[in-house]
Order: sequence, then structure tokens, then C-alpha cells
Amino acid sequence: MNIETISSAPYDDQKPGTSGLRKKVTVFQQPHYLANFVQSVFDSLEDCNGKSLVLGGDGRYYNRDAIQIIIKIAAANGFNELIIGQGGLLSTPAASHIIRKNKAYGGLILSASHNAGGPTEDFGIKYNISNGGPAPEKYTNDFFKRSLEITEYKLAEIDDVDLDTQGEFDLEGLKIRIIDPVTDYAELMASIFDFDLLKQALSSGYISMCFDAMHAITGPYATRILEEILGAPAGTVINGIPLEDFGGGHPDPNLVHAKELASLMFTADAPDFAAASDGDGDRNMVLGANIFVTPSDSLAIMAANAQHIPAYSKGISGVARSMPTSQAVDRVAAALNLPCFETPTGWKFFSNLLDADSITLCGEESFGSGSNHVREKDGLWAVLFWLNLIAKRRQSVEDIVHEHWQQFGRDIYSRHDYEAVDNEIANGIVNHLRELLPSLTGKSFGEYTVSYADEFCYEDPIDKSISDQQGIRIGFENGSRIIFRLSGTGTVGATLRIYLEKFSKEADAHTQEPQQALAELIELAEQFCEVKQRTGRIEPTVIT
Ligand code: VG1
Ligand code: CO
Repeated sequence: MNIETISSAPYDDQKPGTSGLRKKVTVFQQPHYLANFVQSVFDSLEDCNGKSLVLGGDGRYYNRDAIQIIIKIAAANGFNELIIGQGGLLSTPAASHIIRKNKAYGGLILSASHNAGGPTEDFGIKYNISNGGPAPEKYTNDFFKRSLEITEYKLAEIDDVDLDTQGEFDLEGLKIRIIDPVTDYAELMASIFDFDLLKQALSSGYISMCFDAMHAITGPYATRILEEILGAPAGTVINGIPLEDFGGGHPDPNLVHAKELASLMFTADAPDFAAASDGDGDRNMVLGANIFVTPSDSLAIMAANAQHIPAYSKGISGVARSMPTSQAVDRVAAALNLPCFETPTGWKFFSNLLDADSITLCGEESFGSGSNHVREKDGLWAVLFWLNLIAKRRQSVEDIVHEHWQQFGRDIYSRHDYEAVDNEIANGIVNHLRELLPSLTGKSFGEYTVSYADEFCYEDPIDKSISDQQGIRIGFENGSRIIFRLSGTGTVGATLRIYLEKFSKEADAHTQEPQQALAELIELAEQFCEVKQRTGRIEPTVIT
């Protein structure tokens, strides 16, 4: 195989964020931009020679072009096997599984997740290590450092690979396997859940449902699993064909971006269950007739009901949530005497805990939940978990959630995002909050007395690595919290996220409307961070 060395010059903006490197497509299309990053990744890894690499993405615009470039760089860097999803497609959780199943060295996942796609929208790339999980910070710091020094990359002189035909072939010593993106993942799901029970429930109409794939990667996965394997009626999956621009929408499963589905669930025609997933298939939104399940509650309910699911029926070892995720799961852990961990935002922080079997289930408020079956959050897994639960308990989503609140109390929760804020203003807000923190503890604001105010710093319990500046927390004596942090996945300006949480033990907790119940905390948050005053905005861009 002929290998060219191409000279290049570093870019200074290739620092991976919460989940890989995300930029506008036009940034990735700059000369050598993608190649520089991929070579920086390979240079930072110990030795790629003779190793196997998994490759796939969410099918967004530039996915195919990027895969052809990566194949040539991977070949030139000594990998001897590439496992690629047919059409260049792999959902993030499926990629994680395929890395693990094949004991691959790692994988490159092409996605900007819930960010919009298309020629003028976003693209992204992320490296996952051999446990199937996102590269931890010590890796991503090395990738960035290398990208600032890079002067050349290697490219194999080979033809473009036909991504659309499944099979295995040899390309001048490089083994290429084009695999069905769904099969392995579907088998994994069948090993976790009670597929016989689900078949019965879905094919008989005992559970009626709608799944919105948002024209993103879960289309083929959901169609195969829900309709073909489990016998749900054709049409159960909507927007099931992946499109390069996701049909022009934001493939972000929340009440704002999956509005139609959400509204349907509050009408007389609502099916029993509805769900949606994001661009790369790792997020989930879950709804029942007349009820939206917050992701934080979803995690808590899963933990409290794990015994109903075959794979977890013998018990779970522990749970974890990201810091801004509500404390609902903590209450379940306390009641069940389970270890409970609080990690920074981003799935990479769960991997060590999962590898050490310190936890079995984990989740984030941002519509992410998962378990030890892979090392990514997993949208369809969460959907199947809920379906299995409804079928097993023979109760509606609403009843399950209300019973949960009755037993554990309710953590009323909301997140307010201010997107595309000028970077200087956003940094000003964070600095202002940092200055405010030392003066807050002990102060009272109406019924809210501050019990702690700090900046979250995490020490990984397994490898003892430290991640600081992971969000500003203000906790109150009554258990309420306000959290502020800047997003690490946006591509335009800065996004300020404000997380609001209030605990209620009242018998009528289920009747409370979150924005009303949180009104005082919302005002307090503004008093602390001054986002409206400093940006001139009158309301958040997105409320979830
Ligand atoms: C957001 C979410 C975070 C999630 C990350 C990746 O990050 O808040 O919880 O892990 O997206 O999700 P940030 O830094 O913008 O808050 V996904 O579905 O992109 O892979
Ligand atoms: Co995602």
C-alpha cells in the first residue's frame, strides 16, 4: 500500500468538548481540518499497528466524505481492520457495543448528536476507547495538544470504499468489514429485555405506542426492533428514514423539538406510550398518555424498578447521575441502600464506574440514560426498558410515575438554556457567579436559605483524576438547587444552562406545574447570574 505524507499546519480550535469535537460543517471542510484531527488522535494513541477500528456515524451531512478520508488515514497509520456500519451508519450506542463485542482498539464516531445537520449546520467526531466509552479527559487533552503541533498526516493511496454493500474484503492488506448497523445491537437488546413479553404486548395492541426517530439514526434501529422483531404495527416508528439534514429539524428529543409528539400525548387520541431519540441515538424522551417523564425521574424510576427487567433482576450494584441531574435517583439509592455517585456532565465520567462495577445504571438530565451493557447512553435501550416495565407491571406510565412520587417525593425540575450568548458576556456571567459564591452560604432568600455554594470539582473514585470547574452549584437547606454551567457542545457563541430543582413531599406534588412551582428559584437564578440583564434577553431560548 502506497502511503503519502501530506504537509499541513495546525488549527488552534480542535479542543474536544463534552462529547468530541463539534464544529460547523464548513469548519470541518477547511483544507486538512478533519485529517489533522484524526492524525492527532492516532498520534496520541500508543500504537495503531495491527489494530482494529470501528467507524460509523449518524448519517448527517459530510458523514460519507469524512468516512472515506478517515479510512485512508487509518490505513496509513497501520490499522489492519476497519469495521464500518453499512452506509457509514452506526448509532453511538451501537458503535460502543461493536467496539466491545469485537474487542476493537477503539472507534471513531461521526456525529454532532442533537445539533442540527446540513451543509451550513454542525458536524462532529469523537474517539471511543477499547471499553467502548468516550475517550476520557486525559486522552482528549492529548488529542488537543497534538493538534496544536501537527505538521503532517499520513494518507494511504487507496480507492474510495463502497460503503453500501455488506461484506468483508481485503484492500492491500487492510481488512474491511461492512456490517449491518442494527443486527448486533438488536441481539444485545434481546439479551437484556423480555422480548417475548414485549412481543405479546406490542403485537396484541396491549401497549399502543409511537416512536419519533426525528429523521435521525434510530430510524433503522427502531423499525427493525419495534416493528419487525417485536411486531408493533407498521407506522409505529415515525420520521424513520435518516436524512442528512434530519428534515431540517433539530434532532433533539425534548418538549420543544419533538413538539408534535409531545402535544399528541396530551390529547384524547394519545397512545399509551411515546418516545423519541436524537441524532446519534443515545438520547431518549419518554412520555405516557398525559404525562412527560423528566429524564431525572426516568433514571430514578429505572433504579427503583430494575428488578422487573431480566438483565437487572438479580440486583444492581449502584447508580450514578451527572451533577446537574435531579436528586431523585439519590432518594432511591438511599432507600435501597445502593451506592450513588455524582459525576460531571458527559458520559465519559461514567465509564470508570461501570468498568469497576461500582454502578449498573446511570443517567443525565439531558435525556440520557444507560447501563453497563455499553459505555454510552442509549436511547432505544431506555425505550425498551420503559416498555418492559409497563408490560410487566401492567400499569400506565402515569400510574408508575405518580406511585413513584408518592413513595419517594418529587424533584420538580427544569432546565433553562440561553443559547448563542456572546462569549465575553457568558464568561462575564460565570466570573460574576464565582465572585458571588463565597458570600452566599447562610444567606436567606425568602424560604430559601443557602446551605452551600461552590464550583463542582470531581475526583474520579477509580483513577483519582481530577476535573475542576464542572459547574456552579447553589444548594438550599430545603434540598432545592440552582446550577449554572456553560455548554461544551454548542458551536455558536456560548450556551448558558440554568438547572432548577425543588423537592416536594406534598401529597399533591403530581399536580404541580414545574415552571410555576419553580418560579421563585427562577427569579433567584436571575438575581444571581443576571443573564437577562446582561444579554437583554427576556426569556430562555429553550426550556426543558
Ligand atoms: C450536553 C448535555 C450533556 C450530554 C452532552 C452530550 O452537553 O448537557 O449531559 O452528555 O450534551 O450529549 P453540554 O456540555 O452541551 O451541556 V449527546 O446526545 O451530544 O452525545
Ligand atoms: Co446524542
